[in-house]
Amino acid sequence: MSFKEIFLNRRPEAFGGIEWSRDKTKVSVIGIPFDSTVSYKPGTRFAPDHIRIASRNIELYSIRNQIDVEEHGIYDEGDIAVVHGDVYQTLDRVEKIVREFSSEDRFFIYVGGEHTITQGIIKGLMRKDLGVLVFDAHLDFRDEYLGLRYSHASVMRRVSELLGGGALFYIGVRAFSREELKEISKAGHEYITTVSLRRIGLREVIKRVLRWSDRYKHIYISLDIDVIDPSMAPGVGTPEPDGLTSWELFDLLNEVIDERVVSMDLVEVNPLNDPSEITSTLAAKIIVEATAKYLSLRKERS
Ligand SMILES: [Mn+2]
Repeated sequence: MSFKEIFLNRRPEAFGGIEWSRDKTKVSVIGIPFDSTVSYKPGTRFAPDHIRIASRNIELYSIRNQIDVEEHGIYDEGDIAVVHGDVYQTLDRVEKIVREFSSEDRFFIYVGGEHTITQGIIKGLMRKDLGVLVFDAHLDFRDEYLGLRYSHASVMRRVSELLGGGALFYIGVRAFSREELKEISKAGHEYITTVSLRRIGLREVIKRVLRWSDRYKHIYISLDIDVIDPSMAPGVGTPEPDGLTSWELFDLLNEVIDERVVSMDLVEVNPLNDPSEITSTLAAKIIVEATAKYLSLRKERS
């Protein structure tokens, strides 16, 4: 038996509300409903199902890419069976399932859950020469947080230890400690705060990302929804004002996803703190737009 046969289970609601056949699709979503190390508002474990429900009520046509995602489909693999309260066991399952998928020529979008899951995904990808583009309000670069080395506040520190210096590029950060900032610079990672983003403009941001990503053969995107301003994405674990607008994010994503992007995650949506399901709906749209971009790149290739 493979790990995914045991620990990956279909959900009653599929993404998009349509059952596409796996063979005909090129993109998969996988839910990882884990929230155990959260320090403020819990609830991200409910995100995958809420995003699935929200996705039934939006159009799947991408204006930016002129691709109708409904025609191509997104296969919903279901959720990984996580172990609440046991971050080690959960990350181990995530890593093993990601590894089983890693040889497929298919774009995987992992939906959290708390940000900690990224660590398991990156381990499972087993890619050398991997750079991680992080959209986040926070650096998540503490060596430990509240006595935990494996937590949402330390996840990028652990990823940095796995991938080495310079492998992280952050967009949209605006909340961190002086210590984290020091460690980030020491490790040679780069970041653009929302304040400097607005000063230099999106075009310059994209230029800098591409200059950084040139060094890597593979790119992974980790997207914490709290990168968006809380006025547009209130349903998060740790809201932080002065964020990106949703359209800035869509424009950026559409420019930075290229053929080197192997998979991405979308984490920290908290449906328990999400009036009108705004944040889940935005998350569903991000999945659709990222899928459309990936499909348009595949179309160019063939
Ligand atoms: Mn964050």
